[in-house]
Amino acid sequence: MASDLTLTAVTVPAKPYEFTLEPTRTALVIIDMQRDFLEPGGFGAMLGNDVSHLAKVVEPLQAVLAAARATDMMIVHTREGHRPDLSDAPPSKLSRGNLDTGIGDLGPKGRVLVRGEEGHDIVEELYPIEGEVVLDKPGKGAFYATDLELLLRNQGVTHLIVTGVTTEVCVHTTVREGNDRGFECLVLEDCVGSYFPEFHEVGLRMIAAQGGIFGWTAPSSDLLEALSTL
Ligand code: C5J
Repeated sequence: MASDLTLTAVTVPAKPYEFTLEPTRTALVIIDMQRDFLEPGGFGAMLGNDVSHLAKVVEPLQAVLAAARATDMMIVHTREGHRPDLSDAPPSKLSRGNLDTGIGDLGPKGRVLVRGEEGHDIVEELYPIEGEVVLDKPGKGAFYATDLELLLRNQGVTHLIVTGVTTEVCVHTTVREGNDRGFECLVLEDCVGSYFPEFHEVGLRMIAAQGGIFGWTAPSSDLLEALSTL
């Protein structure tokens, strides 16, 4: 007789080969969809980046979030940022870039990457709802100096669907951290974004190369179609 796992598992066509997940053992991880990275006037824009590359991610990610909310999947929103006294920010991070307005300084959206400030908050379209995990992280990876692994293990999560920004920085770091901890990671190609299209493309290829060295990639439409069969 088939087990419950078999009955509720779905298979997503993916690179380098299909990815099978069971929603109760899966978490949708949404990385750093914060005003500071996505909106004009935020930290990303102040660094001279074209934020329109990241805005493209919002709509497909909204559809994925809605589909995940319709399942038993755990949902985790991360936010990169620091305590107001910056005591959790390494000096190397604070000084990096030699910036006029850097982390902790006052910008158009409040103090840059500081918890509680406007720029640190998640964009309205993807705002967390009750019951979803909001995880503050001081680094690029979502596992570093957070309780993410504990939360996932306590829920029996084995598979991660990873989305958010930016592809080659916080998404990549999180996928590498998750992969090393034994989590199976599927990155949704149109639900991650970078200020640099070429880094985005290569970043995705790096994940699925060599038989899936860090994980899998797939367009969100393939995940949505698979979930619609549940
Ligand atoms: C960066 C991030 N790029 N969320 N943060 O500094 O990728």
